Amino acid sequence: MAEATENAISDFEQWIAEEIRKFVRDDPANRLAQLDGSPIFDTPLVGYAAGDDAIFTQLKRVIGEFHLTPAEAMAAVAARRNLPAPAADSLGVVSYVLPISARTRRENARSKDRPSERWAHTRLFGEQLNRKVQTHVVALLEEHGHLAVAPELENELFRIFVDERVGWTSCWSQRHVAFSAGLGTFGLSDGLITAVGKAHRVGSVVVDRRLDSPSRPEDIHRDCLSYRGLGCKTCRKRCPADAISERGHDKALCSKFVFEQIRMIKETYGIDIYACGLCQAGVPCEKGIPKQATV
Ligand code: B12
Ligand code: SF4
Ligand code: SF4
Repeated sequence: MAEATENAISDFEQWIAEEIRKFVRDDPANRLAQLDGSPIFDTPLVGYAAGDDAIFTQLKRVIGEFHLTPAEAMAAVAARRNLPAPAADSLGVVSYVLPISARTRRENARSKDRPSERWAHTRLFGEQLNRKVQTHVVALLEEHGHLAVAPELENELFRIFVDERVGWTSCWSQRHVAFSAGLGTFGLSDGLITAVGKAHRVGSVVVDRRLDSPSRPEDIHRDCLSYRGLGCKTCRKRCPADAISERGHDKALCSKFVFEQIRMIKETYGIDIYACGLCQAGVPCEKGIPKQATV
């Protein structure tokens, strides 16, 4: 039972992870309802970080001063409720990865110049589920007496924009948060390579309960074959926009291509969304940590 487990600090993480997994397994929104009704995502990975982990101030240097710390995100919510802002060392971050189903990955892997239908549906309806998971986790934590916030769902807090220095960005980068929670490292394409690969979506929630950070790799590109000198160029070859080179990912070229897909997706698949993700399927890091440069 949640109440019982919540009293024991060591069980808190397990409780939240189980709730996330259960929600993703059972919620009807985790279905490709307009296609074959199959699940959008497989069983999530869940990780945790301490609210006062130095990585969050480091991210202000790497990304920009605008990137929120867990304490800043929580302070905004506390202020709205006329509550004192909790101290950083009393906070924790729950981050999770939603692995994209094998069928969708295979379909996008077969595609060479455009996102497949299942991938586009995953972008639209899978992100709706992702938002629902975050709303559910916040509500659940609040039911148990916590203050909690999903920064990406906070309209007055969250923004996506083009920064002068780092280009396309947001003030709460889910991949950087997941990296902080030990869930993965970055690939040449910018995708986060996790134990379930790179074809996934990510979400997170900040809670007023201290959680511990895991040990993290020093090397942010540890699991990418290209950075490991193992000669992988698969995501480069797969990218129809030439947005990936040995120097990494060109977000301007990528975003141009990704947004250009809106018309094709509307006319061909009948939904209003952008997508691509060809660099996340049909690659050796698609569904796990890659060992060699073949799919
Ligand atoms: C803006 C945005 C975009 C932009 C820019 C992407 C980008 N690289 O930031 C554009 C439009 C190009 C884009 C495209 C896509 N996106 Co998008 N996007 C976002 C969004 C809204 C914000 C991203 C952000 O804040 N970036 C911050 C910038 C600074 O990140 P960055 O430049 O990659 O950071 C690099 C440096 O910081 C560097 N670095 C340098 N020094 C250091 C030091 C340390 C310590 C660390 C940690 C890092 C670091 O590491 C990074 C990697 O090189 C997120 C949702 C979210 N809230 O996070 C989704 C998100 C990143 N997108 C996602 C997806 C799936 C896509 C697409 C596949 C489209 C689709 N759904 O079909 C493509 C894939 C592009 C790609 N190759 O990764 C997923 C990615 C999941 C994954 N598997 O990795 C996210 C997380 C959405 C989600 N909720 O799941 N996206
Ligand atoms: S396809 Fe190869 S080069 Fe690209 S991110 Fe994956 S492992 Fe790295
Ligand atoms: S999302 Fe598409 S355009 Fe962007 S880097 Fe990946 S393959 Fe290239």
